Amino acid sequence: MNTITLHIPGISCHHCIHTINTELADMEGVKSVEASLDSKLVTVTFEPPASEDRIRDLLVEINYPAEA
Ligand SMILES: [Cu+2]
Repeated sequence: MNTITLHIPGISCHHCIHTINTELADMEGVKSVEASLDSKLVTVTFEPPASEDRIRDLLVEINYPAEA
């Protein structure tokens, strides 16, 4: 099991949090998602077939790209 924390500058309201939670939770292999409106940080716990690259790609697709 892996855990990553990503900074997503585009988070601005609870709708953003909801969208990110829902989309990431739908990815196969993602076990938990914790997104914070205050810090704009998203912590994702996952196992294969999910990966950091796939998670980052999904965030780009839904217009919430994570900082490098
Ligand atoms: Cu928002």
